[in-house]
Amino acid sequence: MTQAATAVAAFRDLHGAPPAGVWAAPGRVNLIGEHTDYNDGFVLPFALPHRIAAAAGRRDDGMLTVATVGSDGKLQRITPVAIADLEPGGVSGWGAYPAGVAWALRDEGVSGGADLVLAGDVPTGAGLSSSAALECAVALALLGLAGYGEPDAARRVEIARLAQRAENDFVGAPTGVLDQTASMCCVEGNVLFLDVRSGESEQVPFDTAEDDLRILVIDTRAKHSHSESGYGERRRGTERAADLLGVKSLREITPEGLDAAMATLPAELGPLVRHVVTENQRVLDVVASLRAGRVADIGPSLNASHASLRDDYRVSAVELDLAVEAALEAGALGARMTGGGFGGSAIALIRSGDQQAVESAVGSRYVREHLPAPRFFLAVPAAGAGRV
Ligand code: GAF
Repeated sequence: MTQAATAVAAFRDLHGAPPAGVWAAPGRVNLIGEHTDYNDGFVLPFALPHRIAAAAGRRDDGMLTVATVGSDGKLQRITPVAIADLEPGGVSGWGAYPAGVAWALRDEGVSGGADLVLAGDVPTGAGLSSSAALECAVALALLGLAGYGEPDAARRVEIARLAQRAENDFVGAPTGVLDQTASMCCVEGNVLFLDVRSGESEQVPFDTAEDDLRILVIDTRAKHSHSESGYGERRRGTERAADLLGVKSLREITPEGLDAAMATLPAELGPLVRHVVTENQRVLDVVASLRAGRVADIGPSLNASHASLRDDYRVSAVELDLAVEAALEAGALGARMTGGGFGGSAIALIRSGDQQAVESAVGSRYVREHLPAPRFFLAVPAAGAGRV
């Protein structure tokens, strides 16, 4: 059964009637451009086929009810809340994400009550953006119930910003706009090249199969959490560095100006700045290779990105480093952690014939290190969020 069908069946069971509609939003892989979004830099994500579906029905009492179907088929429900009363801090746990979206939409005048039933297959805590998928599915569902049609490209960007606001100001996770933009704006078969500073974006075709290559996702199963991890600390570090350098964001620092900038900064901030500046350049290099149809050439940039995230930005984890190392030893052309880090997933660019070898090399390394078995899947760029 698809996620949408699961959500519809559970909605009928719970509410005794079919939903008014179903909306779904995907998780993402970020090919490259990590921890650059909140520094006004470049990112290059693509949407996964994995998504969260929201079956939704209108209520006329201004209440929001949310239930989610677990992988075991069991329903979990949040305590119903009055949308008019929603305030940051008022809802905790996973319910804060849908409630936060309802809160952010209320400021836009969208405040009708709703019953939502969610079902999804985006792995949670795996750095594949299950939170943004949930936020974007809920945003589209509430907008759909309020009578808004399919959003155009500009409106999608606004919805992504709104979902980010829910996550920052209601949930309390200080994340950038990468994940929500990926979920809302990605197009099947493409990576999304986004310049966060200008808001300009370009869909860049990304078909690894043409070269008999694949992107293998390695979910290390080491859980991460943005609100509790060092994510906020890194973000504050880069903002402090920008202040000290007298620039609005680290995007203003060019690769040519990097040494001079680092020389004026306290020792702990220099490496953070170096990561951001070099990572922005790596995104540009990868985009240039993809535009030229040379997918196999991006491997070294993926490797350099991982080393920079591990050594300069210090957001990797032993599980991620082992996965990257083992994948490269088994023949991957490039590999890196993807997402915020501190656990979560890595990606590897592999020849399709090497899939078994790479998976078993990573698996054996985990056995040797007494780590739980990682999960693997091949990722192809899928469509962004929409009505099902
Ligand atoms: C997480 C955040 F949500 C994104 O905004 C981004 O900063 C990413 O980590 C790191 O690139 O996914």
